[in-house]
Amino acid sequence: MPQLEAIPAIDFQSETYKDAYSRINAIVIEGEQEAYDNYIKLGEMLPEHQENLARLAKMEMRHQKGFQSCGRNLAVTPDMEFAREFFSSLHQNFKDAAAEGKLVTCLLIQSLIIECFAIAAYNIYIPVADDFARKITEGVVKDEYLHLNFGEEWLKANFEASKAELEEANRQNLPIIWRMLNQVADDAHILGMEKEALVEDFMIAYGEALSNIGFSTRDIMRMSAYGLAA
Ligand code: Y39
Ligand code: FE
Ligand code: FE
Ligand code: FE
Repeated sequence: MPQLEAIPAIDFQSETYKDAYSRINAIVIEGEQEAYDNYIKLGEMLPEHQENLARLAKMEMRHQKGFQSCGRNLAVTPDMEFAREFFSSLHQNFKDAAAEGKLVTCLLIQSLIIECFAIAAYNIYIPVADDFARKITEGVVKDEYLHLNFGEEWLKANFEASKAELEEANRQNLPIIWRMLNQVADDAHILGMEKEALVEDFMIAYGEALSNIGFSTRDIMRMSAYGLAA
């Protein structure tokens, strides 16, 4: 009677779980901090949207506080040094692009790639989270769709002028996401999140975003293939 096989319950207090959580929790805390900084920077680059972008930044700050409380609730100390290292390539690429005034690249990195990464991770985490973290994460993921939507709307309205830069930014940054995902796959597995599910959710969200912006199916296939083997 294989259908009666018990799904092993996750022991949120085991040392193995807490060790993996110390890195994944740090990643989301650091990610929310960088997302805050990125939306403040985007507000400087897009003065006509500054107020809205400041609102998005504020949400990221709230998300960070929520995830800090998830770590405290499990008595886990987040490994922030690991997390800063984890984000360093993407962080550097955003900073370089901002310094060169490459708004489209900045939007692709934060509002498309990072938001889709967050949406995939949070949706996959919700069913396997402890009760406290589940409630927090359910609230957070709703906001991440708003953040993704901001990037989609702006890029859609400026599609022809942005297309070439988007393709180049995709080529440079998508492989980094696959490397990041591989780096956390073992820890994610311990939390009950499978890499295949994360990849699938990311690709669905990212492909839909590219489609909403105006890319053809053929473009999306080509762009999605970058770095898959990284
Ligand atoms: O916009 C946002 O809030 C994004 C910063 C947050 C990114 C979170 C990245 C989550 C990756 C976790 C990987 C777990 C497998
Ligand atoms: Fe967030
Ligand atoms: Fe966000
Ligand atoms: Fe397993």
